[in-house]
Amino acid sequence: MTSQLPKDFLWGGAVAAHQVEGGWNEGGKGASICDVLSGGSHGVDRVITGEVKDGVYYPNHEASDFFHHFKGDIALFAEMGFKCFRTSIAWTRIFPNGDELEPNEAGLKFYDDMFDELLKHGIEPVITLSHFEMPNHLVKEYGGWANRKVIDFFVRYSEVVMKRYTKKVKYWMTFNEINNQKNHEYPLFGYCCSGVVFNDYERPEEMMYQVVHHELVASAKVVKLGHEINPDFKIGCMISFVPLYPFSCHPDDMMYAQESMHDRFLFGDVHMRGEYPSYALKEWERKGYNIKMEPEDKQILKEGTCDYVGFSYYMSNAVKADAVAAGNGISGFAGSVKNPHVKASDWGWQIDPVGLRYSLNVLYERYQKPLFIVENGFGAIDKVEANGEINDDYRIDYLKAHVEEMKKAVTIDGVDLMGYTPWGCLDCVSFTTGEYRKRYGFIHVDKHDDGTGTQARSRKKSFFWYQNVIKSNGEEL
Ligand code: BGP
Repeated sequence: MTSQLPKDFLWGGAVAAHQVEGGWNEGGKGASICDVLSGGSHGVDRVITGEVKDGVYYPNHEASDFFHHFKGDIALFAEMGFKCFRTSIAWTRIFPNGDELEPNEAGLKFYDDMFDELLKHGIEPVITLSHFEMPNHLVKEYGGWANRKVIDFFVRYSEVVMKRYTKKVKYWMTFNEINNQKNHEYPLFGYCCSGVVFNDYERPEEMMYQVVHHELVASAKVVKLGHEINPDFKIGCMISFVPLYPFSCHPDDMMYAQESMHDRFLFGDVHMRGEYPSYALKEWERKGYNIKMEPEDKQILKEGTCDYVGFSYYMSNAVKADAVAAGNGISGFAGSVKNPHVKASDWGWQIDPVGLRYSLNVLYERYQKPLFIVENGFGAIDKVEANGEINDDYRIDYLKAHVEEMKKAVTIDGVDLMGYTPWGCLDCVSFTTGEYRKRYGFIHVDKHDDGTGTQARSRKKSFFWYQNVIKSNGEEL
């Protein structure tokens, strides 16, 4: 199939500061909430320790040591032909506690150097302002995003970095996977997005909506401010997109799947349309929720709609109306059941490339704004051969199939797609498990779950595959 991807298509890769940088207390950096999350390898859950405790292993403290290796790593991205690189700014490098009046110059300088290095190689930075790592101080002293004051701290931080990097960064996103807070089965998401453990409250879901409201207001303020700072900025939202298919064509399954998708759409709807959708307002009314809002919030949301939809896509799920009573299913989505038509990764994530084309269509039809696939990828255990090679054909197969479907969405369905940045282009700490053995990278990092490893980098087979994909603008898969 001939590729007709746009010539300026943003091929690249994605990571987040806390999963790659390390240097957790260097350059004046404060502790973020990821710095107080223990490792959770091999089926053991990560634990929120609240503060750094002796004798506990914190995988994010050293991570892939990108803090010291970024020049070499960026040279490898350039060798692959990256047009862009998605990472986040660690809020705690800029405001170590989050509530200071003046930023930390050493932290600002670190990102100046990193962006200069990217631009030197012709790589556009794509920056997430909040990727699961607010300052721990704001959690301990203010209660995280449950407290409306945090909006101002976030806006101050965003203003500082948007002004400082106005000439270096054009593409921004506000909150990573903001909608995953809806998934109560994974308290980790709620905690890392907001610093709040919803289940500690009498009405966890109501608290989640309250927290998210503060984040949505903060996001809208930052979008508006960003456009004032530089009208050329493109500022997106970032949602986790897992299409939920009806398990059967039974009308009840059909209806249930549609209702379940509200959880996926809700926050994107506010980001893109500037108001809460009717199904959310009705839900709050039905459940007796009282989400506190200020009179000006409506207008703030309206004035701060995003320019594009950034989203992650890893898998689809199937849901069944009569499976809801059995509790949350295979992936934390109520009523989810195994889809017999697709395979799954070692971590049970169902592999469905067609679901990516489906998602692109659904999102484009809904918002009619450019889309950006800012995460997609295959977490797997890689084997380093005796000669040093890593033959990750399974990763190539996964990515190839997804890129094929992505191309169909653009060339056949006419979706306006800005770019594609596979997740974990450089091996990094897995967010959900805290493991190193769950790897996504084109670049291998010699680092292991017991904390050992030399941090040496090496090119996997997928590195060369992706290099050619970019070179041919997606023609040669
Ligand atoms: C998304 C997050 C990323 C990332 C990815 C893969 O939810 O935005 O931070 O880690 O998922 O997940 P994991 O690392 O748990 O395999």
